Amino acid sequence: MNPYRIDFDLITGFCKSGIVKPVQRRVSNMKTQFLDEKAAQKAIEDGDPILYEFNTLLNEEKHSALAFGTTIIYPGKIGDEYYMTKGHFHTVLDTAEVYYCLSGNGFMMMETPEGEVDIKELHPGEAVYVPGRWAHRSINHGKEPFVMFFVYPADSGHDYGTIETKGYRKLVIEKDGKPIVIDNPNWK
Ligand code: PAN
Ligand code: ZN
Repeated sequence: MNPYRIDFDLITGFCKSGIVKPVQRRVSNMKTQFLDEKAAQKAIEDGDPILYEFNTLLNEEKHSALAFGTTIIYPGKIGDEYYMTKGHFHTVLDTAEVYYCLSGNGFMMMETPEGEVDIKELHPGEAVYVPGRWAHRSINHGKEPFVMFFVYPADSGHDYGTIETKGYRKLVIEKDGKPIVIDNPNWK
């Protein structure tokens, strides 16, 4: 392909020129992944809010190319659990990803198939390197949208099924006004 240029806002993460339209994910798109399924059902009935949006600013989808874009996770909770992304492994498991926090703050929750777990908090100006083999989910425990820029090998692919079926080993919920990490009682 030819060299390519695109704009995105460093605070909101959106493409101001409108060339790229965001993908939106609502509670109904990941209802079974929340700990409090009744709260998730109620949120759906009360208007099914958007949990997060992401902009794939480029995906050349060939080996040796890069895909990049922005993710915006809104502030909020389902029950005691913060708004979060679905999370996934890459289909080509051993492919890495970099996330750079533009605004807001939150966590990157990561785990390997072998059961190692790591969680990194991100503030504006901080980056996290997600090595190959690590599933990744972004969680907004702040009061503002949590906005990140990401880049990964374009042929990584997204395996959502493993997380949908098994869940994450750990969850982040709010207790006494603060985020805490707990074991997921529904993990299979
Ligand atoms: C990101 C994610 C994006 C949305 O581009 O796809 O943050 O999260 P889910 O894909 O889990 O819904 C990425 O990690 N790409 O590989
Ligand atoms: Zn990824």
